[in-house]
Amino acid sequence: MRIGITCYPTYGGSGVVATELGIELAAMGHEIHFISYSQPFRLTGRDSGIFYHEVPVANYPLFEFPPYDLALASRMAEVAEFCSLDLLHVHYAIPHSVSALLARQMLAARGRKLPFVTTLHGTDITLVGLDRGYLPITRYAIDESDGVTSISAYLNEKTHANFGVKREIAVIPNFVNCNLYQPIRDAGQRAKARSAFAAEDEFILMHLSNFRAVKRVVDAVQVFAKVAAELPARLVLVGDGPDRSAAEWLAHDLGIHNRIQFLGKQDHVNELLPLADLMLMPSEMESFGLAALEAMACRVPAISTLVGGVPELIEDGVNGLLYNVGDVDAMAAGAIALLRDPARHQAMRDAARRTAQTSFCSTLVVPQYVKFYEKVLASTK
Ligand code: GMT
Repeated sequence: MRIGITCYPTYGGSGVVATELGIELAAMGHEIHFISYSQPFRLTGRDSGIFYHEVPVANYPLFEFPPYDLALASRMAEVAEFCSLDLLHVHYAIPHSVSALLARQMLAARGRKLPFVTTLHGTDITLVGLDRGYLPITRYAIDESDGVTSISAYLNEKTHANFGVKREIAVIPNFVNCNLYQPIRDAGQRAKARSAFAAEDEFILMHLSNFRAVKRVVDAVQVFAKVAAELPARLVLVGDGPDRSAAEWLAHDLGIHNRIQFLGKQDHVNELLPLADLMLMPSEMESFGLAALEAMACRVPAISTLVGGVPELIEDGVNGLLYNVGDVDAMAAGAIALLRDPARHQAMRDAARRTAQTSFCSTLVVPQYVKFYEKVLASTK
């Protein structure tokens, strides 16, 4: 198949899923065309079967807000025509599904078909999409999509409840490449890599996000402060965003800044995650929690919040630990108890990796997208 993929190309889970999906599909022999305002950040090098089409957004003094969605629709239609795309797959409904709808209409007027699939990721439904300025048009584009998927059963249910959408939405969960994201088996090699962040007897706690308010990075620092008061430990924070400064201030105020490393945005998180003993994901909301899945594939269980679609990934006490949002005392107590019990910690580590392997490996999930595309194509023939 020749598939066009549109996503937010900068740091964020929906862009990661879209990019990894394109890479996996290309490896299966499909031809993938990314269409976005900049190259998706996980798309490095020149992979065979993958093409990137930039969307230039012309500015003009009249435009206080350059109309990206229109430029995107035009580019989608062009790429579809010039590269004979079979379908478009847009990630995050706002505004991508609306642009895809326009592109489909533009091509229909020229006697060509361009079905499109919309994948809902989270705040496009639970937050941004609820704004009255976006809700009616987002609902319309969801209804008009040739196929719709959501990344968790939770998000599926929210879409029906919040948007009054009646149509069928297929749940296709987030996935991880279990060969790329895996534990470092060689103990010597792992110890050497860990020594860049911690002494031999210190635990490494890690947090990975785009540091937006919803991720509650400050809670991660607070949890770590309580853990570090009881155990030798270091915190490694991967990513960057609006709340980084608040987290840095707190680390200084608590006098633990010399135990914390802020790494900023990193391209190869698969090399960092296996070095951790625990992942901290104290988010206000996660429709799935891709960062936790990536850690789990590396045999690192997560201390997370019991929100959204997280329980579809993490079974409390089995492959991770779940707490109420903001309950940093309980999260810290849970982390301390787990790290003090090596047998339980090892069992949880194994269970985390097993969950990733048995339910969320790209080899299991990507074929579900292929089947879905085939179904959409058959129904729009
Ligand atoms: O919805 C968002 O906040 C944006 C999106 C992103 O681009 O970071 O995150 C969502 O999509 C991820 C990938 O499918 C999920 O793993 C995240 O749980 C989800 N975030 C939220 O629901 C807050």
